[in-house]
Amino acid sequence: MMIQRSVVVLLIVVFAGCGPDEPQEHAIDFVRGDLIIFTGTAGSPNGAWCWFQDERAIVDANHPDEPMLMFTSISASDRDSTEQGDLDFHWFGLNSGQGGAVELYDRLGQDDHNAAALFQQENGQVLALFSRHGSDKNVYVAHSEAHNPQKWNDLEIYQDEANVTYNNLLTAGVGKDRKLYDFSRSRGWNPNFLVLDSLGGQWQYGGRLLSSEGRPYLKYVDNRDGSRIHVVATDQHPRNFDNSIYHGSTDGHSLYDSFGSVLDAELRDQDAVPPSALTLVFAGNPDNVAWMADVAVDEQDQPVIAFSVQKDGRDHPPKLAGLDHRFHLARFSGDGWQQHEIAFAGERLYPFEDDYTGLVAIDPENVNHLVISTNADPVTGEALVSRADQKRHYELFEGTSIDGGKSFDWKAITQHSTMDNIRPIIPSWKSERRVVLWLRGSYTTYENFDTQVVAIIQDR
Ligand SMILES: [Ca+2]
Ligand SMILES: [Ca+2]
Ligand SMILES: [Ca+2]
Repeated sequence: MMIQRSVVVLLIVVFAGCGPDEPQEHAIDFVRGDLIIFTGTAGSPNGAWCWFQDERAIVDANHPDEPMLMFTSISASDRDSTEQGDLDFHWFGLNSGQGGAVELYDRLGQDDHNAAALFQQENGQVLALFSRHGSDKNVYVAHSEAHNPQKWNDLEIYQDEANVTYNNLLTAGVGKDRKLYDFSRSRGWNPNFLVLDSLGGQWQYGGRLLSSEGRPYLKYVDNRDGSRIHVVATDQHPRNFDNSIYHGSTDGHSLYDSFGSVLDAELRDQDAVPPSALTLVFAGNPDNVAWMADVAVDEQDQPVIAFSVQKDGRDHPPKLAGLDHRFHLARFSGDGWQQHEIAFAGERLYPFEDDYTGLVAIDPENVNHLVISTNADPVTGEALVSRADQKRHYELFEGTSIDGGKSFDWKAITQHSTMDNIRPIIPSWKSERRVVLWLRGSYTTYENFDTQVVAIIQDR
């Protein structure tokens, strides 16, 4: 099904009408920086991603020509059936501005949950693993040629016992024991994992991470040497449960709490602990329903979690709540967890998904720097009404903390927009520059959206 045809296009750079020295924050559709638009082409008319598959965007810093940004997105179209739900892989040279896209899967399904997780192996090949939104048992595995995102091998398919969604690629283990893992939701609607035994080997079922009667949500991040995977979990879907946030870690064999105590010594069997056995980071209740947005590790390899908290859900059935979210940041010191409310997050993206916020990106190279998407003023909570169209839009703000994440100073990245700006990502890239990617346009549901994938490149 893979289409090898690739199109190299010169990416459109829209100058926002102001230099970095003279930001004009009152201008219509203000963007702090030069806006790069990756989509909007005939073969990739738009794009979106969900936030439970990572890494969604990576940088090949060892590319022989220049650092190469890569990500996937799902396209949507009301009219052109051939563009409904393609999985598009994009690349972009971070020095030249030259980029392009290939279709990794034609019409995989118009659902932003179908975006891929990416991992670059030491030999330069990029692995892309993806699944549909729990509608079948297939995990699709694609790999590129070394440092060549234009050339992809034929798809392989790993077939699970249960329907699969949300792939996450991470490493754990030391020395010869270090392996690549794919954590997904599969058996029992619970987090399970596959393991790739060696480079070029086959994916095999690895075990069950957690066990819950509901469907817990998880995000993962590996520590800097790739030996241990941090696991951040909720109890269930926030529509069904007043979620808390929990943390633990795994070396691929056992599950530990935040302090290193063993919770499940053997992950290969089907006996697993519930999310609530992990270390409590934030206690949910009917007035504080949590959902994680992003996770990272700080310079000491300690976990950092950004999450949203819904304040207005008590006694409200779905569609009637989610008008007041807050963003929180939690950090682990070694002695325990500290968490603080850091910004007003505004409203849900749309009714029924009352806990969909604009989300948060933690800079993986500096956890004191965040990008948030909100349709409320981050400090006052006042509705952000655009001067452009007198409507409320989600705008991006970047924040810097000088008190270890207790509070942030916010500065607009977008302002007075004529569209929404949501779901930022800051890919890992050890550089003097920072890439901020996001979705810009109209996001109606996870199956219907007309958002462009855009970015700015900043000096750190
Ligand atoms: Ca296409
Ligand atoms: Ca297509
Ligand atoms: Ca077990």
